[in-house]
Amino acid sequence: MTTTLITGGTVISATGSALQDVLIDGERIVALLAPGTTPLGPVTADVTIDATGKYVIPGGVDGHTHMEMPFGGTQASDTFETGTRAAAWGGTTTIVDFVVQAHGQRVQDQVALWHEKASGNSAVDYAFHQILGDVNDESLKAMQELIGEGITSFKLFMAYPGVFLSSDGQIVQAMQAGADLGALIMMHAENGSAIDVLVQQALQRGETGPYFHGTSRPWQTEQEATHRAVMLADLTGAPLYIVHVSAKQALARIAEARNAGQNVFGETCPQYLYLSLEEQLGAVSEEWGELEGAKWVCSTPLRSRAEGHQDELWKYIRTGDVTTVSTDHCPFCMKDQKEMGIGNFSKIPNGIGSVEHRMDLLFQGVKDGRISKERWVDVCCTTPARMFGMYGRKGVITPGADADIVIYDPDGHTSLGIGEGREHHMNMDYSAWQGYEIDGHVDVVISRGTVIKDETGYIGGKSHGRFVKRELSQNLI
Ligand code: DUC
Ligand code: ZN
Ligand code: ZN
Ligand code: ZN
Repeated sequence: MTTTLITGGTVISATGSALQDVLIDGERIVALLAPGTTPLGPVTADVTIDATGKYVIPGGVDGHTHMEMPFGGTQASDTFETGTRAAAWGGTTTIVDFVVQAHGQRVQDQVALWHEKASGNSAVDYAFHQILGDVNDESLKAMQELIGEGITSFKLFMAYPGVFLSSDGQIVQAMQAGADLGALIMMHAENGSAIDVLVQQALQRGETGPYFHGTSRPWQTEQEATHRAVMLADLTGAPLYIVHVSAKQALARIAEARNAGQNVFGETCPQYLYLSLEEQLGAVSEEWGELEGAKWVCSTPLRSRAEGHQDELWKYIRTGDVTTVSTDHCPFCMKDQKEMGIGNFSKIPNGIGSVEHRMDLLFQGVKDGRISKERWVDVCCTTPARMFGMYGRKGVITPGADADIVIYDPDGHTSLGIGEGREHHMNMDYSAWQGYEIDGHVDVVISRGTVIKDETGYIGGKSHGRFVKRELSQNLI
């Protein structure tokens, strides 16, 4: 087996940083060493990678992606092949994608379909959550089976009536099962019935442009659903993870529940930390006219900067009430996809693609003095691995863990966007991050001991990634 020694870098964990060398044997990390030394004499390795002046961090764990997801009358534009390769470019070495069960579909059929899509087509390791679009005897029984198959978390929707929405009664049943099994319940917390009325009213008023997607999903619909989910979790004892939180009021409710001792966790995404409803309002381009704003149509929606949501979300990353930052990577092209919403924002497929940029965008938060570099590693790598039952294998640089490592240059530079000398590797004809400049750079990406990306570009195989069978979430509370 090939041995690799990473020398001279600063190894960053969720709890601290130190100058250490990292020894890899085959697919695993075998030792962390004081620089240049070992108790057993000088270490020789087949391959040495000089990381002097660089950060050595665990490979990113993106806990929320939707590759090839059928949605809104179309399908997310990244396949497992293109999306996981883009993830690798950006320093993410594990994704957790959502198996989709819409109303009327069989859970186990969908799991088989997702394995078929991902197997042999993934550049990095992948795991699955299960979306429950139906809560009934069959899906409740499937929950137990899936835990044995390494799918240990279940997402419910309070939005999208007719496709995914679960009634409060169904939510209680799924949460009871989650509590019994020790499985994490994930929640899309928006009041879908209220939103549907607001959407129809907006369209009747002639408010048809992309910006009105956001105004017809106001923060009250997110806070109300978050509150309801928190109360139902309290009632049933289920551990609850609220996905893609964008409203500061929803996070305040999550923080309140956590302070009261409840097992409730908040996730946010880079788009909610950086982008705003105001920018969407002003968005017009030569190419797309007023459809330009469709580039940022996602649910939950972008929030108002004037109301201060973005700054509050950064604060909650510091307090720990935002436990993880994932992308909710759900890319659609403008051509033929976002275009479906010309003249009617409700027909714009919801989603933004960022799987390639999460590590960089959050590192910019370090550079801007918003979070420490240790917190960066925590919310992007370590806690997602722990929350999703992969701790010890993923998200940490420790002996015995998979050798998923990123060498990050804190003095490097990355220009986001496409065209004019910029490129990304996601299958999208636009970038939600056009023009963003990052004061850092992903230099080398190692996945299970193999360098899959270096300064020459992506050098991994098409099918390097393997399915990760997950355990139940660790250390809830
Ligand atoms: N939100 C999105 O933006 N896209 C996919 C599904 C979702 O909940
Ligand atoms: Zn969602
Ligand atoms: Zn999602
Ligand atoms: Zn570089």
